[in-house]
Amino acid sequence: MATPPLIFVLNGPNLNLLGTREPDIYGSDTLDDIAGRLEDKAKDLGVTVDIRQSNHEGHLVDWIQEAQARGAKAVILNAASYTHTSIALHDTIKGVSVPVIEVHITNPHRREPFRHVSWVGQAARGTIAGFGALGYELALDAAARL
Ligand code: CA2
Repeated sequence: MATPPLIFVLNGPNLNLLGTREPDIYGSDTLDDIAGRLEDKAKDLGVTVDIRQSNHEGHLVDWIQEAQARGAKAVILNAASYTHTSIALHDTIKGVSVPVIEVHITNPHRREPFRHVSWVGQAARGTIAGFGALGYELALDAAARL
């Protein structure tokens, strides 16, 4: 049987704390809750998800390169605060052919001005933002259908 398409789901700094602080902003789901729903949905869609989180920018760079090297179908990326600062992530996304889907739980454009620039979004295939944790599932639907 053919190997199912692989989709990386990468999460940046502090997202390991989801569900434990600022639930009024980021909701009450933990990253494990989100991962569980993505695993279930991946089964329905016939894809495999590899879900990771790191507080370190370089890990995210390495993992996007790994997704490319392993022939992943897509990368779903919530780069968290690195979204707004990381030329390294911008260059990495530009340098790979694997499509990167940017996800944000909140809508950064409705927040502080320093969140209005997204270096990730300027290189990504597309962006899903403002739908809470549901955004990850919407991104997985999009990734599976690319
Ligand atoms: O809305 C998003 O998903 C963000 O990527 C979240 C980032 C923020 O810097 C972006 O502008 C938008 C922050 C993630 C921090 O995560 C926390 C989770 C729980 C408690 C505190 C922070």
